[in-house]
Amino acid sequence: MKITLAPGDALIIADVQNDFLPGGNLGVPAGDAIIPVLNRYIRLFRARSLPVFSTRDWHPPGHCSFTEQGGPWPPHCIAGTAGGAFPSSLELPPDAHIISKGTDREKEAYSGFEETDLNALLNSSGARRLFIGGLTAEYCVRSSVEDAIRKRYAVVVLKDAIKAIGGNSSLAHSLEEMERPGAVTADFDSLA
Ligand code: VGL
Ligand code: ZN
Repeated sequence: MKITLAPGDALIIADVQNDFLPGGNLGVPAGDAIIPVLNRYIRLFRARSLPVFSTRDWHPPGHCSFTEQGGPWPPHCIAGTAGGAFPSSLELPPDAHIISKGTDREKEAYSGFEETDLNALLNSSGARRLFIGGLTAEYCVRSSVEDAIRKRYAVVVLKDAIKAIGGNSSLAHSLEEMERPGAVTADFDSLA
């Protein structure tokens, strides 16, 4: 099915940060493979004058999700470090809206909506339908999609621009979990 981009559409890139790429502290298998695809989406949305948002996991040292604090993850995406930075190959436009999450030492935050300005920023840009790609399919992408649906956005998951920490079977499961509450999926060639 073709999806025609229109005013009210916005692109959201979830947590494409060095620590989530192969070689990073919490590397996602083939996570780097989505970067050129995301760059194509960025160019398309820019060409249609549609806004681009990028979330980032932005933890303080000693965040509660880190193993040394009893959490599930190795230390990753510490604010201001190279691991937290966006890869230079990701062509974020200069006017992209950057949303930092997980900044409270005591709170895990997978969704880009959790204690951030994302919803307000989307509202002020007139966004009603969100096209979401990035990392990781099971956590940031899935939680952000679920929150967006709860907040009554239409949601399109960019299935050629997401990767899962748990690999392909985990990716397939995550897609099902996002479709259940009403997300639709698309890839680059289905956009017009
Ligand atoms: C995430 C694992 C740990 C994510 C964040 O943003 O998807 N995953 N922290
Ligand atoms: Zn994290």
